[in-house]
Amino acid sequence: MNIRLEYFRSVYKAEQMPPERYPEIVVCGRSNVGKSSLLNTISGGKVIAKVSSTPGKTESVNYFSTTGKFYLVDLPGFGYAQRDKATVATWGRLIDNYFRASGHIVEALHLIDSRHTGMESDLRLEEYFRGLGIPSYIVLTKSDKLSQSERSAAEKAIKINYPDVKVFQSYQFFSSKNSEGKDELIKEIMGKVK
Ligand SMILES: Nc1nc2c(ncn2[C@@H]2O[C@H](COP(=O)(O)OP(=O)(O)OP(=O)(O)O)[C@@H](O)[C@H]2O)c(=O)[nH]1
Ligand SMILES: [Mg+2]
Repeated sequence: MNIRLEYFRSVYKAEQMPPERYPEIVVCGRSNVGKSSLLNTISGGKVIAKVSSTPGKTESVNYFSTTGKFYLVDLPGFGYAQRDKATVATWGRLIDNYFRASGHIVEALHLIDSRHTGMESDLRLEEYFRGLGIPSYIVLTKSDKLSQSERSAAEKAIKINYPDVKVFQSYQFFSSKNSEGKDELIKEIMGKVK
């Protein structure tokens, strides 16, 4: 199963947000975590989102549209080099405005590198979402890089670092390399935009 995605629009100012009232699923996470790769994977390997070689450069909110009348939104990564200090504060006014003003976000896919599950900036992002009442779904990326014992360690660490995960969230291992978790993620997305 794939989700047919087409690049729709990049937004640099809040006024440029599309007026169409469709539900939005946002893809966010630290720089280099695999956001663009995930979008390419769920759209069936068609390169629709640019996989970056220079992380931390994009400052736009990128909308991808689907035939199913919802948007998938790719955000620039945070936590790269000196921008690590206050996550959302340094992530930029546009992103903060986007989260506050959209009114159509049905879920944030929060991508966390499965090898680095305790990053401070990720913990803060979850706090930010709780504050805004935005539901999040943690996706543990690059799972193809984990050994069996690292996988168990990642699961344990997520439960410790995100104790609310059972109540408020569910999480999923994902790999753009071998497509682990792809079907489950598409099912999750389709269930949210119905
Ligand atoms: N092994 C492996 N590598 C991956 C996976 N997903 C992404 N990568 C690699 O990680 C690097 C970053 O991937 P991107 O998809 O550009 O990450 P991003 O989160 O969009 O990065 P920014 O837009 O800069 O924040 C690339 O070299 C990808 O090939 C994965 O599931 N497995
Ligand atoms: Mg990207």
